[in-house]
Amino acid sequence: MVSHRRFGLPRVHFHETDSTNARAKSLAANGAPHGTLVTADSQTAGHGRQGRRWEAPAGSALLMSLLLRELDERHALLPLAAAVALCEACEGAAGIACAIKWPNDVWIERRKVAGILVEGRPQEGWTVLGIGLNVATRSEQFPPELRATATSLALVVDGRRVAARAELLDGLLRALEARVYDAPGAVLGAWRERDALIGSVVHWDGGSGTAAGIDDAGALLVETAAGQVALDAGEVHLEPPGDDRA
Ligand code: BT5
Repeated sequence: MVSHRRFGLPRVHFHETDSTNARAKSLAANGAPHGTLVTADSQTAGHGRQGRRWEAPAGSALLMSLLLRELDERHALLPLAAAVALCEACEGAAGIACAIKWPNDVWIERRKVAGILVEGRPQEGWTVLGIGLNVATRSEQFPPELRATATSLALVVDGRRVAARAELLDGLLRALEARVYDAPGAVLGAWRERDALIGSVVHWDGGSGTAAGIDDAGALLVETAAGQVALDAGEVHLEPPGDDRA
């Protein structure tokens, strides 16, 4: 029997497509089942939030979108649960500690190794979880403007073998199956253990302050001169981090 929680079937793989999220959304609108997975070797229009681009040289990254139905209240913490699962999969495969930059960028050695894009229509009962993970990317393959802020698993393993994309994908799907349905307290606890920003000075278009963890809804708590504020991931974009760790 195929469990409701089993992710990755059916699977559609593209050598090249515009965006795996776009493909998964279209499959969702046409009735594809819960757990459907779209993967690609390369994307011509891979994107992040607010129209930002996601850059991944062909064959160097894990590019995937997973269709989830009937998440209900799990929807709110999905970006955080996905970040935790990504960390666990990378830590298991590469033996390297990962951190999470609020709300859901995965960092290794304070550089971004993976990004998460959740899109969908919760009111229609579906959500697409998009993940881009830099696996074998070499420094010179990143666009110049990303070389100081991006990394890949191959760049951090120090000569050790990096798991193949298929192996990483399998570990990631299993980690997601566990974390997407995990108790909120467990997801929040695992997220907080990997909080990359806590104690750092953060800047956003409405101000700046010192990051002080997340609340139980996943909002970033920041101590400012005027008191504590809670920033909502859907509304606030942090400016790129500097070296101003408090
Ligand atoms: C994200 O957006 O980090 C979510 C990225 C999700 C990409 C996946 S790939 C599969 C699926 N299909 C899609 O079309 N998308 C998803 P955001 O937080 O908005 O960050 C975007 C920013 O990350 C860019 O503006 C760059 O600064 C940076 N960036 C772009 N490509 C990168 C890379 N390969 N590694 C590290 N940083 C990158």
